[in-house]
Amino acid sequence: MTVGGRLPRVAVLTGAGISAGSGVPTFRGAGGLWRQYHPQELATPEAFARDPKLVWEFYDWRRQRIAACRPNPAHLTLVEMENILPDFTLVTQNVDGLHTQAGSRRVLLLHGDIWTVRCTACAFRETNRQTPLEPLPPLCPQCGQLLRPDVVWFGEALDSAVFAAARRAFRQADLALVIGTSALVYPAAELPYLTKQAGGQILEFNTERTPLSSLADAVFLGPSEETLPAWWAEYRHQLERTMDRR
Ligand code: BJW
Ligand code: ZN
Repeated sequence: MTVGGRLPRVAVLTGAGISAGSGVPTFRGAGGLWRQYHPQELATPEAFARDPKLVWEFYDWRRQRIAACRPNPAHLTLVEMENILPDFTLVTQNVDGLHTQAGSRRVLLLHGDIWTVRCTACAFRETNRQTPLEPLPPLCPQCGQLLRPDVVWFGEALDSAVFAAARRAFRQADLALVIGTSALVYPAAELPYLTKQAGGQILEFNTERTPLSSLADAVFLGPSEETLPAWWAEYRHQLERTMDRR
């Protein structure tokens, strides 16, 4: 349970499924559609260039949905893990801010933050929690050009320092937890493979099997707001027992 007498190094990758129990819509699968569009078709720089108002309507709608959502027991379990494990890294693909709202202190945001806006022309960037946004599309207070959500769209690069820190954590982890992600979107989806290659274990928490499931050491099928707290209660108990014996 412990690794050479120390607590395990744990790296966590979360996706939209961890927030599904809070009422945040996922991207793929049932209930993941917005109007007649696929969210993944709106999450591109090309869509924004073509129709910024449509893309902003999508983000404005999501901001309103997310503003009404609260962290669920899976988010809270990760806060407790961060407080107990000395080497713990939380990496999320989510832009909803629910990990921070739950109380997680260090969160590596791979795909940005829906509550930050930035200018398409100058260096302006700010936190903006206004719902609904007015006007739509919003304009830069410094230069008058279009603002955009500070998120990573398809074809855009992830922040290289953030991704390097995520890679390091997964390479060094004894245990990788992969929670509520379809494991289809790269480069995020490659992270658990780094743990496996380095001799660590993967535990997956999802309502369905994914392309990662066959590589995982265990798959906990079911809503992560139930399966993650249950797994952690048991795992924490075992850790306490092995530490007590020393
Ligand atoms: C539950 C549950 C419950 C439900 N409990 N579970 C290699 C191969 C092929 C393609 C590529 C490749 N490398 C790169 C690419 C291209 C592309 C890509 O990956 N495409 C694939 C789709 C094929 N990647 C990119 O373009 C990335 N950029 C890049 O590679 O840049 C290169 C570059 C370098 C240098 C210069 C320039 C460029 C960027 C990817 C950005 C993704 N952005 C989005 C939008 C973010 C903003 C926003 O939120 O609007 O990120 S798309 C969307 O997908 C969002 C998510 O973070 C991401 C992942 O989705 P996630 O979280 O997995 O959600 P779902 O809905 O897919 O799955 C939910 C899961 O939960 C399901 O499995 C359910 O079963 C489960 N579930 N209820 C537990 N209660
Ligand atoms: Zn500007």
